[in-house]
Amino acid sequence: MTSLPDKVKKYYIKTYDELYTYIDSKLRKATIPVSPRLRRDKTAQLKNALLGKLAIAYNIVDKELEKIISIVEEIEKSHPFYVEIYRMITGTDPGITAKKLRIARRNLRRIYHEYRLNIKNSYSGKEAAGHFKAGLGRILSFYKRSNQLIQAIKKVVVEIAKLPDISGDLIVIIAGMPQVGKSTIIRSLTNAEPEIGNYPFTTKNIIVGHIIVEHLGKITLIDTPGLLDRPQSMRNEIENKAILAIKHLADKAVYVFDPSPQSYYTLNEQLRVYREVEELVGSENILPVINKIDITPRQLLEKTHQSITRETDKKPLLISALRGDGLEELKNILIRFFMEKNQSP
Ligand SMILES: Nc1nc2c(ncn2[C@@H]2O[C@H](COP(=O)(O)OP(=O)(O)O)[C@@H](O)[C@H]2O)c(=O)[nH]1
Ligand SMILES: [Mg+2]
Repeated sequence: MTSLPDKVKKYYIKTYDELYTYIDSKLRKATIPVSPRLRRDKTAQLKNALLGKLAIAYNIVDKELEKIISIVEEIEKSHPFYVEIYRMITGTDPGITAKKLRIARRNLRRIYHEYRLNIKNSYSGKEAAGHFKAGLGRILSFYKRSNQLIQAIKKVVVEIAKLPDISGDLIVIIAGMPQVGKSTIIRSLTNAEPEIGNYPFTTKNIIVGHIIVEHLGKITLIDTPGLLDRPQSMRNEIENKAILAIKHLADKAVYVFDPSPQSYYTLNEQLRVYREVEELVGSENILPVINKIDITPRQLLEKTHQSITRETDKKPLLISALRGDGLEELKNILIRFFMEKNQSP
């Protein structure tokens, strides 16, 4: 199955100006064959040419609308994460947009047939030309009127196309302050080099790795650099939007603590961000992990373990992403989450 980012990459949505220019050039180049039957009748010839040109313009606008509708429908049935991005950018639901555009498309067809008839029934070439001009104007105005919405959809497509493949049966966010070892964990747990893209609305990187659960599906691990790695008070509005979108994405979160003496952050700072992530995904969905046990003195480790257990009401898992300790267990826990999710109706 192709992922949504891959699917939408194939689409290019035209702006109104681009569509206008495109139709204009097609109409200039168009040569409508004259049937031998009409050779003597100049008015019939002109009408025939005008009908042919109106059909060209109609078909271009109709195809463009059809393409946009299929993108919106694709987003509508995709993961709620994409739907959320859609809502944030367009201010409306993909379902509502698709319906609106389908109505517009039907009206477009009606208008087209109306003007076709007008041209056919014209008494003179001049009258026919008048109807053609009016009809062309009406057809173009369909796109023009929806231009704002269409441009917003275009923006959605651009944002989604920048994302790596975040589809998966279980989506796990790896959160924690900078330098605690998030990227190292993803690299150690997943075989391939992680995919990199941009978070929606931001230029921050999104790093994604997959754990394949044989015959059953895959677990997707998502790194959150620059987002879920500092207190909310330090984030701007756009970053908050990105996090809101991530909220729709995450089934579970692994929160990484660095207890080592080299850590850039105190335990209290790390706990503060832990609570924010916990609030985001729900306390039943967050797993505290203590990393870098290979360079943390035993006493400090024990003390940290106790504090985290007390503060989070959970038993943190001890790992060393660098040396490999505890990684097998972490993987098994993730697979268990995966199984639970697949079993629940
Ligand atoms: N000693 C030790 N170093 C680690 C471990 N995990 C990560 N590091 C190191 O910590 C630094 C930050 O790791 P990184 O994965 O980039 O952290 P991120 O900012 O949370 O993604 C790097 O130099 C890693 O090599 C570990 O388990 N033990
Ligand atoms: Mg990193």
